[in-house]
Amino acid sequence: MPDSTLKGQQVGLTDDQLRFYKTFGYVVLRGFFTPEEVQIIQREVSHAMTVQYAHKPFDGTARHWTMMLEEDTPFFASLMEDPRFLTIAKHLYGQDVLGVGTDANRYVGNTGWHRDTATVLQYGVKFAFYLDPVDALTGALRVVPSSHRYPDDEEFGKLIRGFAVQDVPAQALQSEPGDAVAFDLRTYHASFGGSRDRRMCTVVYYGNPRNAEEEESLRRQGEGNVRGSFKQFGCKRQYLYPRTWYQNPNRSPDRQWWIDRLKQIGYFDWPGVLQ
Ligand SMILES: O=C(O)CCC(=O)C(=O)O
Repeated sequence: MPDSTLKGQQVGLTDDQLRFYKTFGYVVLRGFFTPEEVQIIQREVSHAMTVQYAHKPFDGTARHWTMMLEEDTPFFASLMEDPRFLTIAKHLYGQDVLGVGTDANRYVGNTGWHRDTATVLQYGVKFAFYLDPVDALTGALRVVPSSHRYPDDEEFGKLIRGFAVQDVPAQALQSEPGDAVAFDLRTYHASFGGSRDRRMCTVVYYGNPRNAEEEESLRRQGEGNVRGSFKQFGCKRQYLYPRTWYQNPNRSPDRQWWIDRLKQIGYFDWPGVLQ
């Protein structure tokens, strides 16, 4: 698989950041995007949301979500291959890490405690970036430090959801537009006090499964991703990956590796994953 190391440019995590992430399951990356890029991000999110929800304009009562891999949002469509993200993802989960998506959200109110994987056998990193300033009481991401190291435990999941979001001992990751926060998909996370229109975007990578059990967990995640995305939120596009992305027109070796491996695992086989 390709090596995305940039020559002569400092990208990736410092050793201290890497150690912090491995120990606590998250890291905050200040000034990740330039102010010009923040403007492009705002424009592309606004465009995509308008197109995807023309039939159901946002009114602050329900979250809107859209995948961002189409050609009409070229900056987002390039983000998984952007060395700033990809180098960190490779640093954290190995050179064979798999790029799986980039999306945009308009959140409404609090988000309850959850992990982003059904099982600890399926892992990876989510980079989240908010388009408005957020802090502990205005919708910043909250994480339970080191919970990416907790085993699968249904009882713990039920217990933590039994508390009000703000009553769980946690770290709130205050952020400004241009910052990004990276967290292990197994880390328990939530948010409290956010506005009725909290714009947040993500770029996600999965670790390449190391054995048959992990492969099966990732394969099943394909179905979970369909269920928890366009089916749930009702955007116009009724699939996750557009043909234009899957055909890899620019012959990106990284993207081709992701597609070939995910295809081999059966991730694309669920109805609605591919256009
Ligand atoms: O920002 C939020 O309210 C929560 C974000 C979240 O849960 C996620 O990205 O998985």
